[in-house]
Amino acid sequence: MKPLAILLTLFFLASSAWASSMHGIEAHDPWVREAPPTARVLAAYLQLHNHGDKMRTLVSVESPAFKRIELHRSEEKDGMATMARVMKIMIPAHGKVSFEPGSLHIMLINPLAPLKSGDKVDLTLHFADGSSLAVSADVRRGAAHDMKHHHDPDHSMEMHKESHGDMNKHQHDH
Ligand SMILES: [Cu+2]
Repeated sequence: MKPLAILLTLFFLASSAWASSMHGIEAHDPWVREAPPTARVLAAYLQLHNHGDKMRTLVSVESPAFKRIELHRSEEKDGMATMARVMKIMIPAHGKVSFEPGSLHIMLINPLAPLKSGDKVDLTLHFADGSSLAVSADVRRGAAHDMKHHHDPDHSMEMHKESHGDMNKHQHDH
């Protein structure tokens, strides 16, 4: 191969690696709330950012550390805190969804071994398009951290905002 061809190949490989990381789903601050060693259920939280041009749909999560995992949403009904199973969660193109205490969470059911602060939990997120994302979540205490965040609890409901409206009006002259 000529040097130029090699260079072009390298450039292609580098740019496609860049593309796959920049146009995919990114997980921020994955963590699991520490629970008493006897707890049969734990909750995991994280933020999912979709850097791609297509909506992505989270359909399931699995982990070698738990028998079963479900997606849940906490809500208050008539003053009672309840939670409901959610079968899929849409992450809009260039949007994000937050899993956080009091709202969406990943419900980790039946741990195979007790977990404590400082431990790591491997989670694999599966999307409707067949892709998946491996995430390593830190086990830590929740309370103090929860207080620091004042997210809008309904943030994840803003999923279906349209933003393609007037693309033509904003042409650039380069
Ligand atoms: Cu739950």
